[in-house]
Amino acid sequence: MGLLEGKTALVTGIANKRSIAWGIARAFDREGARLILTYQNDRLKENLDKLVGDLSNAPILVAPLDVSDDGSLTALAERIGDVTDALDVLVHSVAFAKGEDLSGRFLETSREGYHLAQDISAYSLTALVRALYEPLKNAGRASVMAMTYQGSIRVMPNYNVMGVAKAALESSVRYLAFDLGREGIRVNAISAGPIKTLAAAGVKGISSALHSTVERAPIAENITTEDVGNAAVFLASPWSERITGHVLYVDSGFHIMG
Ligand code: 0WD
Repeated sequence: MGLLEGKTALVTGIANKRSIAWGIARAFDREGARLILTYQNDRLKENLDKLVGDLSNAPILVAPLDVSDDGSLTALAERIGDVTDALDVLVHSVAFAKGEDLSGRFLETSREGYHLAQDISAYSLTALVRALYEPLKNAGRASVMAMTYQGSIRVMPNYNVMGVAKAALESSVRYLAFDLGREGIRVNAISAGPIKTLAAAGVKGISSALHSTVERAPIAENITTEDVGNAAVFLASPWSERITGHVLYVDSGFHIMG
């Protein structure tokens, strides 16, 4: 029997087969979860339609979601309400910043670029939890998780405005964990090491980050979306029932190095 048998899980942020969210969706599928998947736009829906054929169980819902649009969040909550009263697991795997804000000096960040990165990469977690509060509460012991990167606490050249957004995201995880603990809802983050995805390709210097993991991390190997998927299964399962407000590093141990 799978670890997530009988659980309904929403996974956001699948852009293509390299997406971390897709690694998580596959791991959840393997463990018997009922999946709800979202796509950002019609182009990405085509990718997702092809990918879902590889799952052992068809998703119970595939729906659009633009986290920067309150109407889209409300529409998603309604669509979810049509298929289930309770949401056991919510995965936030969404981030965006302008290309020009992901290279050079952080000092050059515009007000608009700063707000955009914060809105889509950090506030969206709170917006999503707000929109899905009722089904999360109904689940009794729901687990929410967000994807982060250690550029939140250390300076990673070029990560810039996204590092600041990830700091806000991790702090949001702690405040939401406090707010929702009494309702049985846990909120955690997974801090993944670098993985070559579409989003990562937008950050100048991803190749050197991948190289550094192999050179300097205790486990001299880069991590895969499957590694993140397995950690997400743990956070979604009853085996992590008293863990909340935590940032779990899945980075071959890179973060302990000086
Ligand atoms: O090295 C990496 N790849 C790491 C990624 C290391 C540590 C953390 N992360 C984080 C990212 O910051 C992000 O939070 O993991 C999460 C997932 O990122 P990913 O899997 O690396 O990237 P990708 O496959 O591109 O998925 C992110 C997706 C978007 O894709 P693109 O690249 O087309 O922007 O986030 C989605 C979109 O599908 N997204 C949105 N979804 C809904 N509404 C929005 C939006 N407004 N904007 C972006």
